[in-house]
Amino acid sequence: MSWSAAPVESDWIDTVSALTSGESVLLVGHVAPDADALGSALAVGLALERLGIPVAVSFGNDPFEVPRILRSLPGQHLLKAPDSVGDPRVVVSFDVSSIDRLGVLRARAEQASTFVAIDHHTSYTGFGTISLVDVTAPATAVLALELVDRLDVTLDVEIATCVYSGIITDTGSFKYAATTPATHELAARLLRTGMRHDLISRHVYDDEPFGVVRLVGAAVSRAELDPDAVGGLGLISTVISAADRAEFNLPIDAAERIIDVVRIATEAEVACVLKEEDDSAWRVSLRSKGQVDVSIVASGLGGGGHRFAAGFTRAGSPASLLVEVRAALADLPHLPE
Ligand SMILES: [Mn+2]
Repeated sequence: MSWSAAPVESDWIDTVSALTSGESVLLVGHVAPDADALGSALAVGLALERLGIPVAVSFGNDPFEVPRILRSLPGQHLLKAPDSVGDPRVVVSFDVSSIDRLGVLRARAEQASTFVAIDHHTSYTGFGTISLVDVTAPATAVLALELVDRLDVTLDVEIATCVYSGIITDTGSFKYAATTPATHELAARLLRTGMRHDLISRHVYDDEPFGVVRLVGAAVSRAELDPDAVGGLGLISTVISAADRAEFNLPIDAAERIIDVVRIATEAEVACVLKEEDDSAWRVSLRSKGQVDVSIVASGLGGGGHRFAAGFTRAGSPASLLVEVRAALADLPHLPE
């Protein structure tokens, strides 16, 4: 099942009135937030702060630790650990496609009087009292900026930095198919605030400890190509274990960029990276170049995501998980170019 309804005007109006009603507000990104989830929440958080509205920003990980590359986002002072967010009456989730992605904050969101889901995943499952979900948006940050505008807050460098970080993360710096003329126009508007896009790119992409270079090298050196997979379109896959990361003393987030290196192989339409978490579950990431919808595979295996970037987390051995992934990929219809 995939979400296709567009946001309706009355839901935007109801969201703005809930946020400005004087109730306490909690803004939440998904667990293990990326720049789209946290950048969106911080952008709206800063906007509400400008309006004098009490607001906290959080995500449902326990222990609560902001991923390293997101520590340079403006608005860090708004961040609160899940156990200190109180009992907010208004909760807004950003980039959260299924309710379990709220982690330990799920119960708090469900007991709020207004629970708004702002998202762009086709795998969005339909939770919340209000859904502002646009599956054509290249990033949740685009919807976050619309909310900032509707709150009548002037776009400034700090808010622009948060929004831009989300957009470049989810569009692969404007490379992916969901990027439109409107996306570039929006980026131009953000750049006009004077925000430093060069520094943001450096923080998001080019600011890793040396161990990450070695980790990527290890994963790349054992990549395997199966040209017959995906109905003959080809699959490249590799595995990174918790022991590999331990050698360089790196958290699982450090393995995120491996897939961007292995996916360059011309011979493979789909790239798959299996990353072992600290508790020995496997986080499996899938990328398609555009001829197959890998979110179908991810959803079928208990995860979700976008058509060309999706994933799931499962227990098992990497070999058996790869067998399941191959079987699911073999059944995918090929999309028109
Ligand atoms: Mn996103």
